[in-house]
Amino acid sequence: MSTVTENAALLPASLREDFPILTNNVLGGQPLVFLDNAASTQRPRQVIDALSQVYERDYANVHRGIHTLSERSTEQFELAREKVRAFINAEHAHEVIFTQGTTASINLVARSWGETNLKAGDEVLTTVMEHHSNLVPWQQVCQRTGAVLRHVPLTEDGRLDMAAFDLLLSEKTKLVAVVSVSNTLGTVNPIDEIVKKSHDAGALVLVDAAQSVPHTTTDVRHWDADFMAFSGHKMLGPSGVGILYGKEALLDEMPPFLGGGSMINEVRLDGFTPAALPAKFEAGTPPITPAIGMSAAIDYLNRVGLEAIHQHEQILVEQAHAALSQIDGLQILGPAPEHRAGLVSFAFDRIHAHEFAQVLNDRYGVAVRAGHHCTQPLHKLLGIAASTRASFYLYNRPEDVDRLVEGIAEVQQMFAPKGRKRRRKPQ
Ligand code: C6P
Repeated sequence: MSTVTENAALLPASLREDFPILTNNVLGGQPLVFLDNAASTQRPRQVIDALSQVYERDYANVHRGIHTLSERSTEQFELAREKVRAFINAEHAHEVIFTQGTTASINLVARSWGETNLKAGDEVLTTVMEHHSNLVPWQQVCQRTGAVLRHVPLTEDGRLDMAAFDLLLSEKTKLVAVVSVSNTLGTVNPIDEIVKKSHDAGALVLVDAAQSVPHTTTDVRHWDADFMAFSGHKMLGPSGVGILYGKEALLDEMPPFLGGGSMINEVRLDGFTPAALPAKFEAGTPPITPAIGMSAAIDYLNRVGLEAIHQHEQILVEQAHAALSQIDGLQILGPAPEHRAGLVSFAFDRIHAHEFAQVLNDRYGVAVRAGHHCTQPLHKLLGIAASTRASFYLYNRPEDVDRLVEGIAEVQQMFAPKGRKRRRKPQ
């Protein structure tokens, strides 16, 4: 059988030395194996140093002072915006809005674009595999406007049912809000096709790219997405910073979401005029240092190469998928490796996800996530309350996958030895 990764190569193991946290931690007597990257990644020394350097030499508020430090941090902050622009191949730097994260970016669009443009009878089309961040804001805006929220279902193997998508998409659809890679199933969605069909139907598209931008090359202009959201902390950068990309013409038309300093041109006692992009959507002091840290993270990712990172993760996920497929009673969520990105979630009918995560941590030093991963509707649909998720990044190694698999075998032996039926823990 041919594999996805026939010509792929692993990244050099020496790259791990850039990540102090990987060598500074021993869990349960074992070196840390960090497989919780879909929740948040670790930072290389280069990002930590960039952060220290700002705080030690260059920090001041941005766009406010004419003193040297303010000039320096403003320059670095705006350079970060340009780095993000190039990283996603946006046309203009002012189409890149700094927010707190993916959640804040999606809420910005829902509140600003949604409340202005949606009305009773309109439809927003999303999918059943969305993270709560791409569901709840649309539920809220639909409640306020009377628009209707619809959901694209899944195929048997955990991909988007594109035949159902075609049926659900209509002239009533004003926006399609879709995740590029599911944080639970690992499914890679056909964004090109979704954007093309949505545009043909007259709908805009927002892509929740939190789980794809860190792992593979992104070309937002090639996708032709109208809005795209992602987070710095999932791509080796600090927490507290995220990006909303929006097409200039759309952002220009949208009213500001938050009011306050920076987002104005002029304020009178009886009103204000908003600033031009991107300041219009960056009220208050922005995430200055996190943005500069994100810029250092982008430099790091570019040096390693996004295509090389993607291939590396494909090798690991294929290895994990093959090994987990051999385990009796273990249900892998989501599709075959050729349709998934570098993560794998699983459920076992006789053992709760928390038991896996606890033993993996305490006895194997393996950090995984257990729970619903902020995709409760998806878990409900799959008929499980929780799953365990291993998610990979550029510093993970095949040995990490071996350790995960060894740990899972021990958990099974402890909690559900063959031949002994165990009552399911109440959820
Ligand atoms: N998923 C996970 O463990 P924030 O928290 O705003 O940076 O990102 C939210 C978010 C939005 N969309 C997707 C697809 C995501 O995966 C996430 C974050 C983490 O899966 C934390 S719940």
